[in-house]
Amino acid sequence: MLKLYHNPISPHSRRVLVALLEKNIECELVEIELNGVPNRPELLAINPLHHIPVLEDDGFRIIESLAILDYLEAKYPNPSLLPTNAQNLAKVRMVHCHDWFTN
Ligand SMILES: N[C@@H](CCC(=O)N[C@@H](CS)C(=O)NCC(=O)O)C(=O)O
Repeated sequence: MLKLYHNPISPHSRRVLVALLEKNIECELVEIELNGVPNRPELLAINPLHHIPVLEDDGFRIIESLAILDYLEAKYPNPSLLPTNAQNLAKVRMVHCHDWFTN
């Protein structure tokens, strides 16, 4: 089963949680406390960049919320959360690139 390290108040985690819900994907949720303390061992152990969300799938670990969304979209294409129209897809990516949460 998939495992998501997350925190409910994290917007990066929430975008992944929404995708899991919309796609009706079963996933074990592991809540990681966010206390502002940098380089905590429990965060470094799952992500050397010490960020959540982190998704694990059968030993394969994915960091970065947008990479996780791409992974879920590729592995669970139905229902799709991305437009197929070229211009609309470009708009989604433009919003992602300018999302201040992302970088
Ligand atoms: N670019 C990353 C950003 C992830 C990020 O900033 N996560 C924050 C929570 S929203 C975090 O884990 N911070 C660590 C901390 O506060 O200790 C992504 O899109 O996943």
